[in-house]
Amino acid sequence: MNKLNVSIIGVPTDYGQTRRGVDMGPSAIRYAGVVERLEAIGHVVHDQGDIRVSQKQEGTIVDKQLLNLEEVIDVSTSLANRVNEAIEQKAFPLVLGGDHSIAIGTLAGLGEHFKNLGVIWFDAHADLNTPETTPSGNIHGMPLAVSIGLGHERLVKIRNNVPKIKPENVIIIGARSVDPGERELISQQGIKVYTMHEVDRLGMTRVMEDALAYLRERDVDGLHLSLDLDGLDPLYTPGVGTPVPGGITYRESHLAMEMLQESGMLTSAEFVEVNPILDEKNRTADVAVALMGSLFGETLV
Ligand code: 4U7
Ligand code: MN
Ligand code: MN
Ligand code: MN
Repeated sequence: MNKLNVSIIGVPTDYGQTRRGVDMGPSAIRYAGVVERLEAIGHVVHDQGDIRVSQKQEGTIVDKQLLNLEEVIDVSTSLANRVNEAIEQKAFPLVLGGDHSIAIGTLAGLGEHFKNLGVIWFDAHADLNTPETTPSGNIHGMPLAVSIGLGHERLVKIRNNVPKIKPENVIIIGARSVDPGERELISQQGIKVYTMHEVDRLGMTRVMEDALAYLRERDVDGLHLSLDLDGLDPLYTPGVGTPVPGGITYRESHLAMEMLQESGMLTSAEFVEVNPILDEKNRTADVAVALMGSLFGETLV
């Protein structure tokens, strides 16, 4: 196992959606023992603490298609800077959410260094809405669209004016709630999706083998894992804001993490949507940390 310099960045924000509590995700994940877990494997871990998330600004224009836009821009910009710094210091960025809108910032920071980044998007949802297609106005349903260059221009242009990732380098795994506008984008943009149907049919081993082979063939220069805890079945991760039944099992998700570790391709990761207020005894954060154990190379024997 390759020893890493892991840089943990907490992002205590809930501005990407409307259920309170997901801003406490980083605390819950630290409480579940993330630092100790990665150190026990042999990695050098630097917990950089949380980025500063300001109180809601009063008097900003309310856009129903882009709720908390100013706040999301603010958080994404700071996070992009922090991720960029971590990469410059040759560290492995491990970002802890917060809701999934934070991926806008993570990918903006990564995009500057990786010109052909692969992305595995582990999620019940596709997160490919735009202000035109969103059924909710919640920006946590838009980060993948923003990162391929579609959406509000101030979100798309965080850090620089170019799209952060190529749609052909994205693989969504675990999807089972996809909106009409998202469906259209998936086929139009050539985004690869393993829905729950494919996970059932092929099994997680085949799904991950195919996904990794596809990204190798595309000659990616890095691989980012964006893991939304609602990708798992809510039986295992009840503490999420938008649970959808029929998800990935505990073991299947561990297998996926183990195969990512084995690939040796991973260069950054983020774990999002842990909401301790909606959780049962911090189970969801415990699962997040257990998955990180597998992702970072924990072995039993
Ligand atoms: B998450 C939704 F309509 N698609 O856009 C939307 F179903 O980061 C849900 O994956 C988005 O948790 C879920 O609001 C965003 C909805
Ligand atoms: Mn989701
Ligand atoms: Mn998501
Ligand atoms: Mn959610």
